[in-house]
Amino acid sequence: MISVKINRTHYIEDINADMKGQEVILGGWVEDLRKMGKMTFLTLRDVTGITQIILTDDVMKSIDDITRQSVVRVTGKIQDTKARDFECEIKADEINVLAKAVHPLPIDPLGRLESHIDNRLNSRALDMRNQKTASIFKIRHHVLASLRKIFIEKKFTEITTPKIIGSASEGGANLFSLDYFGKQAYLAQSPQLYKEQMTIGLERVFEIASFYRAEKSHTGRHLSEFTSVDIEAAFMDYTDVMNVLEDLVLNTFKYVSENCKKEQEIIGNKITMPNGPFKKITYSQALEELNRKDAKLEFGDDLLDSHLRIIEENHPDFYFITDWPIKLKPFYIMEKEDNPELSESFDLQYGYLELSSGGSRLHNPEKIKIRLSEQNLDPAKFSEHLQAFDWGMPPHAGWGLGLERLLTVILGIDNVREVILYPRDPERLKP
Ligand code: AMO
Repeated sequence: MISVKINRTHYIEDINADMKGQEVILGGWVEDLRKMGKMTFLTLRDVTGITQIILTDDVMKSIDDITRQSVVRVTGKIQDTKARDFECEIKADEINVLAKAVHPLPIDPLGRLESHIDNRLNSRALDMRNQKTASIFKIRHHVLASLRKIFIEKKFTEITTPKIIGSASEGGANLFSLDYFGKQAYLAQSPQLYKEQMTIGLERVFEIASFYRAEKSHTGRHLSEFTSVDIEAAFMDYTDVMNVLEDLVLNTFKYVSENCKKEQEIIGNKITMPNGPFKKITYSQALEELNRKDAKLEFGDDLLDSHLRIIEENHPDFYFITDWPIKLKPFYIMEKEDNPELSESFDLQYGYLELSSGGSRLHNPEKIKIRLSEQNLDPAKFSEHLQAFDWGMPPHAGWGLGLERLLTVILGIDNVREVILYPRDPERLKP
């Protein structure tokens, strides 16, 4: 390998037949090599696309032992091509190998030979050379861009809350604990308490960040480290934040379907726009639907995965389940004024899959203390949070949305591991 300057002049998507005769310097990865007579046809890929490079035997001599997926720099001239798949091609004057790839590679990055998801995750960086995988992550990027754009339009301010915390934010369960300079600390399960506190000064806040759940779940929808999209808004109640959520989902589908046409084509799945407004069924209506199908549930029973799969038969797409029994909801959720057994809460579902949950929050600290005690949590452990409620806490509401779960719905994929770079689950801690 020789040391060469990189000084690439163009991305592959920027060259076209009108540039015939122009000298360009390209950089990228060798996707394929075919020798035909005195010529070698090399297909070169960079992040923007693929082109054909023609190498005479003389030029080829300098890189005789080149392997697929090696990184090369090509200097050459644009010319017309007979190849059907390309608009033009490059006749190489010089080619340099900048990094040689091993042979054989652990997975086929072209995806011609299908690899098991575990093998792909073990070689994730190489998997990213598979155009389907790369397209998933480009779409993830656009979804994030869309979410931020919509939040900003709605006057939400982005915040970043701590991920190392001294006490549980949602109650006791599902926390990873760690030693923090000799003190007990935890990884945050959600930004719940901090985002509520921030409504005092910023009114409308959002956060998009990794949060941690120590759940021993082995499903296509659970991760130990997932990305949560959270909002909290002063002077809103649960119907207001449901509207924000619905608007966000519909606009994000629209944004992705308009801005990611090439990626949808590569994945082979055209994004279908959901219809709004999303249906709303109450928890009690859900219970009736289930009991009509012999589920034998009583008021106060939680809706398990098996129940949600039955509800999915009637509601295959987006819908809200609202007004849950208060005893099924965390201490910070507000009860309904006309029936304190119920709460101003909701889950956003896509069929059986829970995408988001949220509600109106209690903002009276005395009520919060009572609810904490009812749930066997010690109000003293929440004193730092509760003091903010003495500083003019506005009525507020919010929700948390699982980004990976939303992405599986947008992409029509059934495993969250496909849409996060290096998934963490009870079995997977590396790479
Ligand atoms: P909840 O615990 O329901 O609510 O979480 C909100 C959403 O986060 C996603 N999610 C997960 N995604 C992947 N793997 C997991 N292990 C996982 N756990 C949760 C789901 C879920 O709907 N503080 C409240 C939200 C609020 O009221 O603002 C909360 O965390 O999509």
